[in-house]
Amino acid sequence: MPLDKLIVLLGGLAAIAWINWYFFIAGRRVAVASGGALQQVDVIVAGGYEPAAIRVAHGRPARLIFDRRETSSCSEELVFPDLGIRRFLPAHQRTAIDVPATVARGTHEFTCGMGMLRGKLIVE
Ligand SMILES: [Cu+2]
Repeated sequence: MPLDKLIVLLGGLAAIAWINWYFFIAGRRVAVASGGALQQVDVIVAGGYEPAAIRVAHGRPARLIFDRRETSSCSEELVFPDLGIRRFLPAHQRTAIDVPATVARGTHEFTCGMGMLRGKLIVE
């Protein structure tokens, strides 16, 4: 294989590896909601969700504050398919998403409107 083609191939593989790392592995820190009757967690929205995994206790209401620190159109919509929630997140504002105490135990994914940015709400 000529060297130039090999370089293009390796560059492509490196780009694929980076995209997978960025979207699926990076920033997978887990936040645990603070106590009290209402559980509250702040999530920073900037090229992804930080933290991308949020743990809350089952049977109590939770409030997730999405702090959107960018204007990128990718993150302007937030969707919780299991919860029937679809909300617009204004840029440079904090938007509260209330999760009722009745949400089932388990992992509920949330994504941007296009399904590119991903996070999960773990109810246990
Ligand atoms: Cu998106």
